[in-house]
Amino acid sequence: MPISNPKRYTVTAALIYANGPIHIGHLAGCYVPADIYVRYLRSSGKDVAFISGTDEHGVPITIRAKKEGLTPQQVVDKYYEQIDASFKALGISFDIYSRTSKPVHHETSREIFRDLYDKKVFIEETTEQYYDETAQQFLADRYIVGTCPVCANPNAYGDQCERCGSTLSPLELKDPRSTLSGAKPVLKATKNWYLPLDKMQPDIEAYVNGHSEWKTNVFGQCQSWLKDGLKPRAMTRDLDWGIKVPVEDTEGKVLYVWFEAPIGYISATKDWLIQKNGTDEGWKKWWQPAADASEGETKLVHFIGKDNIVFHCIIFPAMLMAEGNYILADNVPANEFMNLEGDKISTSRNWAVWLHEYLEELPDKQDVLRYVLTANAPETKDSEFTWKDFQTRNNSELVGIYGNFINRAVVLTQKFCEGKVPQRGALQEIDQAALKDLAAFPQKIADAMENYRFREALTLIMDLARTGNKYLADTQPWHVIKTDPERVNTILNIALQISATLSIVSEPVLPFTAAKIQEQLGLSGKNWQDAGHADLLTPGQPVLEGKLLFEKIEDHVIEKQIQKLHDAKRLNELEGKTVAPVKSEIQYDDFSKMDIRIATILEAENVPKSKKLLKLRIDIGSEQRTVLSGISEHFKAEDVIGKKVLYLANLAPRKMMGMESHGMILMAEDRDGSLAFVQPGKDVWNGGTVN
Ligand code: B3M
Ligand code: ZN
Repeated sequence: MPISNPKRYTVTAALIYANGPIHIGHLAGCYVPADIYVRYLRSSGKDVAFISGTDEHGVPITIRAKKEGLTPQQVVDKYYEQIDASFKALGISFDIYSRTSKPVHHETSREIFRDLYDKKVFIEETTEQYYDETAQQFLADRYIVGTCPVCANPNAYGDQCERCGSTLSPLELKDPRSTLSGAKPVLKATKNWYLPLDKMQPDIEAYVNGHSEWKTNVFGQCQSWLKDGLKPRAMTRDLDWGIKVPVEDTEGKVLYVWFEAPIGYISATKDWLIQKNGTDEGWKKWWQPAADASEGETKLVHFIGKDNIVFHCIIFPAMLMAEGNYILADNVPANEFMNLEGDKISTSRNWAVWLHEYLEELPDKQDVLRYVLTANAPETKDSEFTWKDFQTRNNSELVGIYGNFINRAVVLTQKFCEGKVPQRGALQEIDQAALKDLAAFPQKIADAMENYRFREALTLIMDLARTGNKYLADTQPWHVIKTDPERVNTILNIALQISATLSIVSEPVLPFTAAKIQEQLGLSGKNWQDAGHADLLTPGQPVLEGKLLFEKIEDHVIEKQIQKLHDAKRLNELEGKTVAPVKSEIQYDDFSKMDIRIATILEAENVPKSKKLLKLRIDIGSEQRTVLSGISEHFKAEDVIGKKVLYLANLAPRKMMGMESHGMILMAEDRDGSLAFVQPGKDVWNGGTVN
């Protein structure tokens, strides 16, 4: 059952692996919605701890280290700094952004493991596990890939198939291979500690079934795992990068990263208090039920992407239940995935919009990104980011609706009311209707926020801006000023009151913009409870002219971003391309049969109905010849005229597209398949031989 009246909120956002920068998929899936929720809660006067950090262990880190030629420690240091800085710059308002490499996390994880160990929760078992004899290492998780037994994806990881979302163990993979050496692994015995999820299934089922209010995608995924029947899962690994197992004689073993990473939320809470107060005292109220009911309940909410559902809804709660002293998540509002320009976002293929690059290339547009990612959030199904849509939403929604309304209210106040909030006079029906509408918005938006429907909240926020625009369009203060300045005072007072509320209710999504508006309006210390009121601004209060809140984004800005993605794609395609192997040996006689000469292209024209062929007239010194050359996808006819080329003169004539082609122009093919002319180093005469 969901908690109805929490006293405080512990809100977590996934501890991302510190093995690469943040991209828009991470933001849309987890961090932007989490930040909106937390900002809304704070504005509503709630006591919140907003917890996150980096996940610094596990195979993803060591694989990255190998790829970059760094130590795992260097990798996590590098990416922690970068991720932390880019989240801050986007206004993600964590109370703490911690790291799982901190001693407080090692201690907390080891304590919880040891507690479960002492309570005999784990099954200790020696089993045969895959081992790479070349690399002399056991192959856990992402060190091993193979064919997924569920969906036949040939590149499923040892712990999870990214295509169908199944959690796996290496032994379930078909045709397993080591990602370290590519070798086929052998089996070797090793001891590990397993969490008996099968035995715990009834308790887990009762917990999950008590939360039928969870989002359908989350609840549905949990049900399907439960239906398949949970299996024991190893909580230790034979690796050297990680947290040492707190049991004697376990050299070379560490805690499974998915055992300790979620505990990272708890240790990050302690870290927060230590940094704030010098001691972790008080951490328990965020994580454990209070001994005394008057302390009230804590609502724990995990924001994650859909690939992390099983770990947060089943495995972590199972661990906490076994420990016995902890509260369990009240909700796990996981999002689906956001795609990019028609393709799945992928770090390894560099198909992403990277946050640190966005912040550099589009400075002062944090709120535009937050807006677009929210308007298009993959809340119920996968969604898509395109730069065109980004531009349209900025230009027609943020500039055209939101910015336009605030700007008009402020500029008209400058113009007609000496830059001060005017006094309202007698209200007409249209004014009363506008104020009534205004009063109703905050609650509607709050309902959407409380239920993790941030897209809907944003639609309502924009509806409020539309209401403001319509009110100005209907009341036309720019005409009325000529006849009735008193009436204009009333109209602009109301338009400014709407602006004030708009700034409060949009602050969770657009914090930078809200701050600018509040500075212009002289609004401070107001929060959600005040929103909707007709007298947020006091008559006489100055209204400052400000810079435009949003600027139109021009085509060339967007085109540059699209080009950048295409360049990335091209580089990706090249990756893995190798030089063609040398053909089998020939003798000098074979070579000397070929008559290669210098020639000049005199004329060139397209061949009707052919995509590839250009018809060339060439001068080979002794005569002119016609050659059909398959280069028209690479060169325009007019651009090849006058070019010196290498020409194979004694190739037997052939018919192509009903025309005779005599000989062949020699071209070089580049790595990406593009062609280049091969030309003599000086202006050799036509007919000169190549030997
Ligand atoms: N590090 C997976 C990821 O970065 C994992 C999340 C842990 S949350 C406790 O996508
Ligand atoms: Zn699969």
